[in-house]
Amino acid sequence: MTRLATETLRKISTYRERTGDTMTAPYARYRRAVAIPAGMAMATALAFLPNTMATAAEDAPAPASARADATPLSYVVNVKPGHRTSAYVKKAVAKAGGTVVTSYDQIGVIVVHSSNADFAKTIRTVRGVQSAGATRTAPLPSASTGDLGAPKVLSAAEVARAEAPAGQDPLQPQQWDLPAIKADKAHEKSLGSEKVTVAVIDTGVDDTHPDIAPNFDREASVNCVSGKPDTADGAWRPSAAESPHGTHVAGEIAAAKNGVGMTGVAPGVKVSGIKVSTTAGFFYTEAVVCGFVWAAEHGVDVTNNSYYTDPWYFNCKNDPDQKALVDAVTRAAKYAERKGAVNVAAAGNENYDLASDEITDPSSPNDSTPGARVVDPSECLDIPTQLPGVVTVASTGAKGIKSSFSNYGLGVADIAAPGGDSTAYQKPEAPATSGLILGTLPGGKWGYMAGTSMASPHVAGVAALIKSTHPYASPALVKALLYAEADATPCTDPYDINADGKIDAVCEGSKNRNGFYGWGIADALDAVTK
Ligand SMILES: [Ca+2]
Ligand SMILES: [Ca+2]
Ligand SMILES: [Ca+2]
Repeated sequence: MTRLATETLRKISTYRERTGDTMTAPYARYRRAVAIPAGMAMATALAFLPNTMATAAEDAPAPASARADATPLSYVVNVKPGHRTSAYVKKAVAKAGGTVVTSYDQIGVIVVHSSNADFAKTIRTVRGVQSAGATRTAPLPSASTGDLGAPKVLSAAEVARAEAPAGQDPLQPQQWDLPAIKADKAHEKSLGSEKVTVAVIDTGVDDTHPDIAPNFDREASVNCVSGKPDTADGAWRPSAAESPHGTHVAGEIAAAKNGVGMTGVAPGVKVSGIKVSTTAGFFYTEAVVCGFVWAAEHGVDVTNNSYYTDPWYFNCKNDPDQKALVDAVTRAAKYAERKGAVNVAAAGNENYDLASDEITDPSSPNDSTPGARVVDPSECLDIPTQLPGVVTVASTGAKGIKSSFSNYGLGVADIAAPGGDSTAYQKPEAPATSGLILGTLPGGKWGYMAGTSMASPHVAGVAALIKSTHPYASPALVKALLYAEADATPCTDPYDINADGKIDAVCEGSKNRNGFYGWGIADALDAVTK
């Protein structure tokens, strides 16, 4: 699921940004619950992001006929990488009633479909299999939640009216997030190198957008939704029924400085689209594995991951299915890093302390019937954000304070960057008007969204600037510079973001490293000058 903030804000406060709010539900319905009718899910999104152009019709779930089919489950089978084990295991897969969809022998991950209810149990007993598990709990194709996180779209008139001082693109005065990380100052020195590519592993990218087209890297773009690369031209684009999320993220990173629309954090670098989510918005393991492997093998320098791998918010290693998912995504992300990519990921939007001893997760599995379970987040991982080596990004609002929704945690959150917050909680300085983050939307539009989904691309953009300044830097060095250059930001204490007298989160740690801001707020100016 994408890391859009549509839920937690509402849990913290019933404040409504607009009187036009159509939300009527009395309490939170988790965006990962399947029982929400499409119309209700959209109303939920509208509670935080009003004035959307999206309609409920665009969110229609898969036709009942498609869901009624007795389709198989999908699995990942992890074997000892790099030799002939996989050939042997593939035979055993067939014997156990499985069909190999594709095999990533580089990392020892085989993607399988099977209708055999005992497939995982059977294949785990085969010599050479290290872990194996179902990547979903609903049959293929999965049911829809319908919640795509609707953006607040700028009207054509608003875009036409936009004016900026000389040297800025017309919508830049609305982008309070750029000065928040000194990207405006950075752009006077450098826009970043066209030799650097950031891959947006997400819901797809509309590369025909006038702010994205100039910087789009087709070679590094692909559709990985099935778990196997679909290289057809344009397969990386979202359909009209799919979420604009990936396109928004791509523009935040690399919207061109071209006199049109907005400007990204690194407007001189390339951006690619690696589409990994189903039409319903699920980011399944096999697709994510395919995405990282594709990035690894197509010269990608930075990957942005503004999602968590469905259907489990936390994957517990004492569960054989969930362990297999952690293993597969760990291997794929590590492979991308080994091939030169810095992996950057959103920390999540539930205002969870990921360093606490226990969290009650009410949302998993989100593709069938979720049930509340208590997990230890050091044992049960939110992937990819909690994987070793991945840059975990917390979100700040226009006042530079942790966003109301942002997950946090000492030793877990590595760095912070603007992801927006309710305008009521953190109002930007004029001329900016919205506390949310401006980005590009499919069909040549621009609009606002908020979430750690929007924070992560700011850090991905800064990492791309660092890589532009230091073309031969390894991912480890880029990360070290990212953290060293970040502006240390002390804990916000007490943290009562909605000013109701009740503390909403507790920050632990020192000025130089703490649970809310990690090593600090990302610094684009240092990235191009140091
Ligand atoms: Ca532009
Ligand atoms: Ca700095
Ligand atoms: Ca409070």
